[in-house]
Amino acid sequence: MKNEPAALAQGPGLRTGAYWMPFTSNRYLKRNPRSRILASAQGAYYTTVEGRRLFDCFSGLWCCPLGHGHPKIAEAVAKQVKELDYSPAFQMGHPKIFSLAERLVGLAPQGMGQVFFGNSGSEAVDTALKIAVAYHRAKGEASRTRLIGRERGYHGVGMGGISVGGMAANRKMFAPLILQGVDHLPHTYDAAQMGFSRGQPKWGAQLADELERLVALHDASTIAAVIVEPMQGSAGVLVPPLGYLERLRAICDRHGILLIFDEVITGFGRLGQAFGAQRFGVVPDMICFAKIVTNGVIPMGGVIVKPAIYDAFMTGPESAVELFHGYTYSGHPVAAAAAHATLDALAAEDAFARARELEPVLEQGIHSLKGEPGIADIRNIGLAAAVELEPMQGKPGARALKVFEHGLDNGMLYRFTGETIAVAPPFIATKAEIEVMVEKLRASIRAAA
Ligand code: PXG
Repeated sequence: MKNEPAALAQGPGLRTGAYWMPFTSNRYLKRNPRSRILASAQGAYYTTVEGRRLFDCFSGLWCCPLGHGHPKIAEAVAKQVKELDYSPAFQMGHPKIFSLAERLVGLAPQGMGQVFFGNSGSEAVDTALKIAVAYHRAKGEASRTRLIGRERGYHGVGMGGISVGGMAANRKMFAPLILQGVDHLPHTYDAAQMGFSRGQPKWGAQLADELERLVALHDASTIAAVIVEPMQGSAGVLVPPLGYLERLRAICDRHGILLIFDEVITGFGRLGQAFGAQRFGVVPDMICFAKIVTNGVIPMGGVIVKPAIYDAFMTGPESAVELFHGYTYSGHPVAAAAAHATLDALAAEDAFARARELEPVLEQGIHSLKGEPGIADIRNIGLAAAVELEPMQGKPGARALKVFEHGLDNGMLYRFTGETIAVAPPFIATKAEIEVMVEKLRASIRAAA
């Protein structure tokens, strides 16, 4: 059949033609599916359809730090499906979503007040951008419409998210759909100044002053919000320079601009604290979250806002809808149950402390790779690290793909994009597992040289 590039050797009848895979080299994978089709998962390990065990070096896609098949989360989900499988999201509610909102506010830095729910990071981001523009309008500043993102930022794939995002590949194909009135701060990465930094680079706080230039160019009265990831995850673990986020906060305050932290990756312990906001000691006006909130078991995302933002909408007739926004599955009861169980488990297992404990193990290990062949840079913070490889002449991405495939052959599931190998191990990993992961990565980097 024309659209049937490959049937897997294993699992007779698994035909790959009909599934259009996201952010995937479809033709390559379907021709080389070996070790890429997962059958089951338990704890920190996946098992492929061939029966090969893979250590989950990236916690799924940043989202499963408590490990797979967590009994408490599985139990909560199963129970919820039987008890209340769906509850209309509009004009109705259910107890678990109210209590979840309260718990999330409790985990967030002081000064946050309400939570708006969606189902993904992309929805969280588009929601936050819409709230920002609508907030200023509600306050009588309808001219504040401009949004400011950052080069190399990733804010999901919604129309708003790709507009404030800063990855050319995610934008260029859709250029006519990119929002007008969006500017970008420069990214904060400079290999010469911060190569092989451990944790936050010392250089680069002044890059936040570019926001002042945008204010000078457009006038503050036209700017609604700035959105940044406290740590840029998808771009390959770009860590904010010391003092940078503080400076962004100060400039936003000076000019009445909302500061949005996209914490889809950094939320719920990846940096050893509930949110990056706490790790870096900077409180934004809104926090986007997703991923770890349910340990990846059921999709959920959302935005945590300051009470002043919520209150700005609470005007007009009491019986009127205040915000014309929401999703069929906003605050889904099964996701809410998964989130409660996840937050319970994060607390019971002291997971943020565990992440802090493992951080130096990962830092030490990953930086020990310096000097291996073909390494351009190594960066880390929290339980996240990236090794940037030197591109092979005329073959962009080939080295990372080789490392990735060698990893699969040796029981390691890394994340590779472009020239970068990223790891974000589960919080439940042992020190020994992290050390093994690093040594196997060393072997794969050598094999790819
Ligand atoms: N914001 C941020 C900061 C993200 O990292 C999203 C929004 C979008 O979330 P959804 O749930 O719509 O995918 C993300 C997603 C990687 C990788 O390899 C990163 C993400 C997703 C998949 C892979 O770093 N981030």
